[in-house]
Amino acid sequence: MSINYSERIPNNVDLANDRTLQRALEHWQPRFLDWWKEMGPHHFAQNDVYLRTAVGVDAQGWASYGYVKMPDYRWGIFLADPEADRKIGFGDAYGQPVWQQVPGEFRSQFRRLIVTQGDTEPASVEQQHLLGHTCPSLYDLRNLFQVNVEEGRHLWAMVYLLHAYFGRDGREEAEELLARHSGDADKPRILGTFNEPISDWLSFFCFTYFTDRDGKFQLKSLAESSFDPLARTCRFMLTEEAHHMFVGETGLGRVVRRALEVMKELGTDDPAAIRRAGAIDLPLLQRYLNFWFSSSLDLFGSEVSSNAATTFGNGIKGRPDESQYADHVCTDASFELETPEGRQMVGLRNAMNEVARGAYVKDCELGLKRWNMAIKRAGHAVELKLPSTRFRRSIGAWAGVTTDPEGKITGVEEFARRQSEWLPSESDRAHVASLMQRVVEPGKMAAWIAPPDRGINSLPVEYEYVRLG
Ligand code: BYC
Repeated sequence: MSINYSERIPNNVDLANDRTLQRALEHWQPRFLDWWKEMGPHHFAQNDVYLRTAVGVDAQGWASYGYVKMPDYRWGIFLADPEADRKIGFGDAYGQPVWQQVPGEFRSQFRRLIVTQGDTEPASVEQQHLLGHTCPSLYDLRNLFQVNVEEGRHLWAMVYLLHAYFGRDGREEAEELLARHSGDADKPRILGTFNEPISDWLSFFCFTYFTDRDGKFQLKSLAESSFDPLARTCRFMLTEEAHHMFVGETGLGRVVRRALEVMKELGTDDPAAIRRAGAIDLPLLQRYLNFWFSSSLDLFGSEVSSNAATTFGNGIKGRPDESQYADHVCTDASFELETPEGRQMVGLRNAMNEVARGAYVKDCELGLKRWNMAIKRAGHAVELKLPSTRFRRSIGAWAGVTTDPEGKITGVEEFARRQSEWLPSESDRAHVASLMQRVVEPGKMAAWIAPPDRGINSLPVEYEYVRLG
């Protein structure tokens, strides 16, 4: 079904024919806009931004590009087209027709997952509230705003499901999604990483590389769901999500490229010299990678989880790319885990969080391979690495166990002593903060980041992506 833009809430769910739902969402809409004005990008409400907007839900040509003031962005409800005769792809009801309504007995489990997913979207916008003021280029400023408006739309996606399928509790949860705030002492966001401040662009690029990639894997798991409206909305969200990871991967790649240029110019890899030249040294980057990767690993939940077993068994949440597996029921299979107490066999259903985390780690490695190739080509022996999945964990079997980045258990004292080798130190953060000077002349880049290979939508890099005038 095509997207109807003539309505107050653009949608492809025939909202006009459900007046009660339409009224409820139109009631929530001004609250969302108030939240956006207060918690969204600070100060850029009046500027024209070259943004893409969804115009269809098919993979080819789904977006149109043009200048939009962010508060006028057409946030709406877009579900991927239904698949005819779709069948449940995993769990106890494998092979039966998918559900168009939420079965009563699974209602609270579905609600919990949809609320958790929904909570991350506005959280990330809040985390990035002030970043626009220190953008390294107009191109990057536009990308930040594109990510922000799409996270806002992803919130709409979950709020639609809450309103359409969960009655009064759903409407209450939708209000709460605007009431919790990232880092708030009394009402924080639900998952840990979404309460971490993102006060510099290096953190933003790490976040879009690592944390948005968690989004990709969680959305892939939910796109397998037997509840078809959830599966369809997540399928379309994944199309938008790809750009966010592109921002992270190319952003970090450009930081590496700039560091290599400066190393070549100066003929040294001495971090102090590179810092004096206004760039980011690779050991500092490694510590930021360690921080954001470990934080994002926690987002998959515990290695052994009865919640994960239940949601898999009930057909609520599958594995990312479920079709790659032969066994979709998984009642007899087991999974080997390494815990601080040694190797342990657990039922596969209980290990579904770990299965998803494993796929995520492989995906994270791809970018590092590319950056390492650039480093090698430039003639340096340094290699960027993902730390062990045991390192700095707060959730799961390794929570609170101090290890080094290789995963070797250390004493608490050794960890405290060597922390500044492994995680961003105060001086790292101060250096990064000192680099955060706003650059807004079209085509110009801050000294710590190389220009992108190309602009947006075939436009040149020096295009005026945000009109600040
Ligand atoms: N921090 O059995 P457990 C994205 C809670 S990112 C705090 O270990 P389970 C995006 C858990 O909720 C994707 N709490 O794991 C990216 C549970 O609490 P309750 C977001 C945590 O239940 C960038 C308890 O601990 N989407 O889209 O299987 C920008 C025991 O949990 C954490 C989703 O996550 C943590 N890190 O949960 C914008 C999908 N980890 O209920 C957007 C929805 C676990 O007992 N969520 N807990 O009070 C889920 O699928 C699951 O809830 C989890 C794993 C993946 C979080």
